[in-house]
Amino acid sequence: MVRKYVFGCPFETEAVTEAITPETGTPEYGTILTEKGFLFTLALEGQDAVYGLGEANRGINKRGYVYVSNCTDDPEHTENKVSLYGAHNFIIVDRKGKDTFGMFFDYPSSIRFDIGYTKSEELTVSCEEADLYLYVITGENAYDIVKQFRRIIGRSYIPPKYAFGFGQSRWGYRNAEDFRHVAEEYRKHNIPIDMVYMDIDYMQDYKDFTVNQSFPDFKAFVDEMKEKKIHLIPIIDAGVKIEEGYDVYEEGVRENMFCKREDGTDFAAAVWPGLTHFPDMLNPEARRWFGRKYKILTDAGIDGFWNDMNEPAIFFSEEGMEEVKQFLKGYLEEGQDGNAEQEKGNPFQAFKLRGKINSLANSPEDYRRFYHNVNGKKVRHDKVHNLFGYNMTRAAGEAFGEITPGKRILMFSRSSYIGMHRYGGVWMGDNKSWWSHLLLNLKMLPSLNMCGFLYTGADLGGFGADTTEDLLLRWLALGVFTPLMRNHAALGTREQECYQFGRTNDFRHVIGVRYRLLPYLYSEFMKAALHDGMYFRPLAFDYTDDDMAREVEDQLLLGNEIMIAPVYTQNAGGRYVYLPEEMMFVKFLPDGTLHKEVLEKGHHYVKVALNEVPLFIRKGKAIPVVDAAQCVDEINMETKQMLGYEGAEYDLYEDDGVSTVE
Ligand code: MIG
Repeated sequence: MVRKYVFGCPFETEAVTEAITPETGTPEYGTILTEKGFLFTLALEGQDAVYGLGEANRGINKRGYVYVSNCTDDPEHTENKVSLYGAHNFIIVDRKGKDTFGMFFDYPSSIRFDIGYTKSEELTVSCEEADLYLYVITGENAYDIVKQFRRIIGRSYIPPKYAFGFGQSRWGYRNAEDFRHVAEEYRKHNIPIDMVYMDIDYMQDYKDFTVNQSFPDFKAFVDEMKEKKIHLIPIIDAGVKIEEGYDVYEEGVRENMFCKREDGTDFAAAVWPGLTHFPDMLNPEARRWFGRKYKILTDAGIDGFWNDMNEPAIFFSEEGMEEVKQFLKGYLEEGQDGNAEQEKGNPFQAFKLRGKINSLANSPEDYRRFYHNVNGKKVRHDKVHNLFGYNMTRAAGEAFGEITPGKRILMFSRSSYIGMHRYGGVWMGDNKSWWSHLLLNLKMLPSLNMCGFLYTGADLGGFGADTTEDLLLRWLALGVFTPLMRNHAALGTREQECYQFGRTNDFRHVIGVRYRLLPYLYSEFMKAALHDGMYFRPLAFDYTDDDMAREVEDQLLLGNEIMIAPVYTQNAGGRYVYLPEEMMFVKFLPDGTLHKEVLEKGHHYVKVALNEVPLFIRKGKAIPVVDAAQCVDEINMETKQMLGYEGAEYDLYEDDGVSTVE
């Protein structure tokens, strides 16, 4: 049962697609105050768990910390961080012995979820203005609530089938030679691959929808890669470079497609291209205009994109830079900032200076400096901040219907809000080559699924910092199961393509397992998408009466048949697992054979070598496996065999993998 409540005068985010008649009363759970902003309060008991919040830090059970939905470009995902790139305001309160219910706070600006942080036995949700829709969902259990929520927000995005292959990316590939080289190395080493990603350097001076001079005939280059069965996936950044003669810029200015300052001039922010204007993604006309630009690349044969910097990230604004200059001037000119002699050697001055300079990027002041035109109404950006990335991706998603009708296009975004899940997936942004981030990757997966984001994954091997061979292998053994399986790394870090290390055979094997499982993974993804289900679930969602299962945060159920439990510690030869029921432990061994062993319900230590991929098949079930292939297109269904319990049947989902699904 879904109940909708209206507070004040909400902004229409269009996150929810189903028309629901609002209630007249107040929700039966917790208390709500609207005198000073909005404040929801609920008492929590010792055993209550809180799930949800999508792409957020920490655990699957969100209890014990505070989270702020405020889309932020922050590449340091340390435990203390409260905001990442997404804003997914859906939670489920799973209470022992009382009703379990879900809540979606449809509010487009910063909103704070204090889940037993300030007071361990209290949940509060608060935001500055009491203008929002609140949806309260009751049901049999947490999974039932998720399904109902997913029904009202509309069907999740479905990518083309090739996007379930493996992809290689790195910030720093620049010209045709670089991309060719990556493709050739993978093919030469027989490591399967379907996609090579193009990061910002493929563009001419970081101008969206351009390519640099190394591609004299871009279409021919796209075709050349297609012959090798490799899809090139270019990045698109949110900001449009200010440059005379650049058509996208000139058109945008002429036709009023950019976000404006209070005085009506186009707002300028420095990002990679230098000063840019932001297309007004909240203005339907501008959205249509920007979306149509993707045609420049789809016409060249491109069939996938990733949208970046769409929080939107701002390195600095002209106004912000001016303020810092003034500050520095005052600092340099004697007597301006207190007594210059006394200030000498004052350590606090150094912090103040550093703080001032750091505050240039992504500053709240800048987000108050520009406006959107929403159907003729001027809306200050900070009031709707969390909708920008959503609407950038929506711009593309809506346009694809026109420019590539009937065809699925790969699309995923960095920033997002619930609603965007209908137009694209998300990647988890700038993680680090840390073992702790392998585990964080695992924990985010089911939470994202709860909020509708099914096509997702993290930068395998880690984006920032230098990876190690063992970390990459272990991370790939998790990535084998994530819909988006992409190795990506930052400029300046150690090269981490799978052919850069000694154990090439092991990389070939681990990625090969992805292709062996692909018919199963694709089927389970499609079933989840078509039935508002979750591809990844916490154990607690299925084993609702099992107290131990409620505590497990490093194993996940995948689809209907399997459980995954990756190894996420360095130098470990295996790991502990908890089986909520009897299961078949399977390992894909590097010689192509399988290790199979039925394990009874309970705790086990399982050995998993660095070059083995483990999974568990649930009691009485079986999954299809095929032979490995060099790309999705070459998977041979005639090699299909069943793996698991004798006599179990499996319902395989098959389609052409390209056409849009009705
Ligand atoms: O400021 O395009 O998250 O994946 O490689 C960094 C360069 C901009 C951030 C993305 C990352 C990408 C990088 N981008």
